[in-house]
Amino acid sequence: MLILATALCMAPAHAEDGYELWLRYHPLAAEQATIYRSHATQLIIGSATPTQTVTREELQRGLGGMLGRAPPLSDAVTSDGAIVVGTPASSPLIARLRLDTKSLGNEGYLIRSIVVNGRAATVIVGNNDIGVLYGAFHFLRLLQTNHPVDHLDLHDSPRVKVRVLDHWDNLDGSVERGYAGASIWDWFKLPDWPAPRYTDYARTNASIGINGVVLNNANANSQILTPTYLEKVAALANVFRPYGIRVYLSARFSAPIELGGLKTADPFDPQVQRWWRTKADEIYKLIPDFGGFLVKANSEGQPGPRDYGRTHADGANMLADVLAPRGGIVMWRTFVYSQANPDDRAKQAYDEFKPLDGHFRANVLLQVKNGPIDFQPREPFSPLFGAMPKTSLMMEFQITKEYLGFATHLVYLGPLYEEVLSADTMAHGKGSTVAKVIDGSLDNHALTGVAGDANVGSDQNWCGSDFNQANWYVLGRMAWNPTQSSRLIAEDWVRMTFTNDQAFVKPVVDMMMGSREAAVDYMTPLGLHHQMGPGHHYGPAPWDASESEADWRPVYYNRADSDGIGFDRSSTGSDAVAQYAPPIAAQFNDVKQTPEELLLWFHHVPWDYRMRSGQTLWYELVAHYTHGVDDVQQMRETWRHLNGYIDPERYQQAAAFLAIQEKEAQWWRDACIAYFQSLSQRPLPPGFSPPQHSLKYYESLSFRYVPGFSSW
Ligand code: BDP
Repeated sequence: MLILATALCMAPAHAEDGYELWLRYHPLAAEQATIYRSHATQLIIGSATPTQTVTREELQRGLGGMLGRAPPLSDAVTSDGAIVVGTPASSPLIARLRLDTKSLGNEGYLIRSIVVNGRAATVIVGNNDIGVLYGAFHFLRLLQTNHPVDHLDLHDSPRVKVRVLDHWDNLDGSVERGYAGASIWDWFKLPDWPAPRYTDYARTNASIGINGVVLNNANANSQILTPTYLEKVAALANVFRPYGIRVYLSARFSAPIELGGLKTADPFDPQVQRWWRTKADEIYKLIPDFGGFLVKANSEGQPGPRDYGRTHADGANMLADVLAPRGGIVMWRTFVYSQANPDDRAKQAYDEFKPLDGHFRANVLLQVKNGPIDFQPREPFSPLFGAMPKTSLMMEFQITKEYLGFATHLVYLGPLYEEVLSADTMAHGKGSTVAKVIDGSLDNHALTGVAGDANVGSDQNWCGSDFNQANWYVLGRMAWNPTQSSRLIAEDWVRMTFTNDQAFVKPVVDMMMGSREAAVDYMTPLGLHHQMGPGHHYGPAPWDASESEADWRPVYYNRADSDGIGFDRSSTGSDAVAQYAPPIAAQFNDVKQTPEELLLWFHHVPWDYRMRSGQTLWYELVAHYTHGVDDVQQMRETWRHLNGYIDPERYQQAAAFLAIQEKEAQWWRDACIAYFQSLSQRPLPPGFSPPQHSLKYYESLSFRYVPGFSSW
C-alpha cells in the first residue's frame, strides 16, 4: 500500500497523451536532479549552423525539463560542472583539448568527463555537427535513465550507413498497413505550412540515429515526382536537414510514361534515361542533399524493368547512374514474386536476384525483407543474406505490425529483429551472422543500410499505442548497431517513456521481451505462417482460399489435410532449403534437425509425429496456441499490478488494449484449433478447453472496414 501511495505521488500531474514519446524530459526526482545539476552548471555550445542550433535547443529543453532549469550559456569554463559541446572545428576550446576523434567517423561522438581549465567538465564531441547532436541525445538519455555522469568515457558511432524509415504513406493521406491514423504528411498544406509536428518527428528520429526518410509508399504514385509535389518534399527536407535526415522518394518505374508522355519506361531507352536525368536535376536543384530512390518493381502489380525484358540490375543501374554524380543511392527492393511463377513463393526473390550478384552499381542497395515471405511473426532469415557477397544488401524490417496484431496487440519487435540479425548464415563458415552482412563487415561493403517500414501516423501518440513506440525506438537503435541487445534497448525505452522505478521497469521489460513469442504462439506456432484474414490480415483465417492468387491464401501455406500439416520445403518438396548455405540447408532439410519453432515452415508433418517433448505434433500445436493465450493473460495480470506507477491515461489505454489482445488471442487459438481439428480428426488433448464457438462461426466472420487496407 505504501509503495503504491509513493508511486502515485510521483506520477506527473498533467495528462499524458504519448505525444512526447521517449523524449519526455519531465522533472527528475529531487535528489537525482540535485546530483545532475552539479554536472550541468554551464553550457558551452556554438550556434553557427542549424545543426548546432538544434543541438543547443535540445540540450536546453532536455536539461531544463529534467533539472528544473537549463544551465546558462557561456563562452568559457569558469566553474565545475560545465558541459562543453561541439567539434574541433566549431569550438576552439575543444580544438585545444586535442582529443583523439579519428575513430568516430562522420556521425560518431564521444562523451567524456575531463578537466578543462582546472575545472571538472563533461565534453560532448564529434567530428561533425551531426555526431555532436547524436552525442547530445545520448547524454540526455543518460540522465533520463538515471545513469551516473561523473566518470563518463564513452564513444559510439553507427555501424550502418543508411538508417531509414520507409513510410507507406499515400498522397491521399491514407497509409498502407498503417494503424496510427492518417499520414503525418499534410500534403495539401505543404509547402506553406511546415507543421511543428515535422520538427518533433525529426528530433525523435535523430534521437535514435535515423538519418533518412522515404516519404511515400513503395507502391508509388508518380505524382510525387511532379514539380508541385517536389516543392512540398523540399519543404520537408528543409525541416529535416538540421537533424541529419535526408529525404528519399519511392519512384514509380513507369513515371517516364505517366509524367513524361513517353511510350516506354525501358531502362535501355535513351529517352527514358534522359527523362530520369532531367528529373534528377530538377530534384537536386530543390533538394541538394536528396538521398535517392526506393523502388518496388515487378512485384504485386508494380511496373518494372522486367516489363521490357530487362533485369532488375538493368533497372536499378539506370537509376543509380542518374543519381551517382550527386551522391544519391537506389534502394531496390527484392520483395519480388509473381503469381505467374508456380514455384514456392518463398524461393522467388532468391531465384530472381542471386544470379545478379555483382551486377549492381556501387550506389545500389538491395533492400531485403528479413524473411523469405513477408514479415510473419516468425520466419527463417532470408536466404539472400550471405548469398550475394558482391552486392550491398540492406535489411528491411517492418515496424508497423501488419501481421502482428496491428496497433492494439502489445508485441515488442526487438526480439524478432535480434533473432534475425544474430542468425548465422554460415556463408563464410561459423559466425557469418546476418548482422555482419548488414553492417558490411562480412564482405567488405561500405554502403550499408537498415530500413524500417514505419508505424507512424497522425494519432496523438504517433504509433497507435504507447507500446508501439518501442518498436520505432528499437528499430533506430538496432539500425545504428545491429548487434545490440533488444532487452537493454527495451529497458532504456521503458525508463525514458514511463519511469525509472525498478518495480515497474523489470516486469514491463520482461513482459515486452516475452510478447513476441506469445504472438507467435497464439497466431502461427511451430513455423506456421500467413494464416491471417484475406487482404486486410486481421484475425485468423487458416481455412481461407478466397484470395484471387494462390500464394495469398492461408491454405497455400498451411497445407493441412487429414495426414498432417506444414509446407514441405525440403528436397522432397519445393527444395527452398537448398537456397541456404550447405550446413544450414542440411539442417533445415532434416525434419529431426530443424528447430521446432520452424518445423512447419520447412516440413509437412503427420499429426502424430513425435516432437522433442515426446508429445505428438497435434498435442504441441494445441499446447502452443493455448500457451499464447495464457501468456497474454499473464501480461494483463502483470499490468494490473502496475497500476499507479505511471499516469492513468497511458496506463488505462494499455490495459484496455491488453484486454483486446486477450480477446483476439483467444479468437486466434480457438479458430485455428477448430479448423485444424476438422482435418486432424483428433480429440483435444486432455486438459485443453474446446474452442468457444464452432468452426462455422469463425468462418462466418468477415470484416469489411479494417485499418491499413486500402482496397476496400
Ligand atoms: C506486404 C503488404 C503490402 C505491401 C507489400 C510490400 O501486405 O501492403 O505493399 O508487403 O512490402 O507486406 O511491398
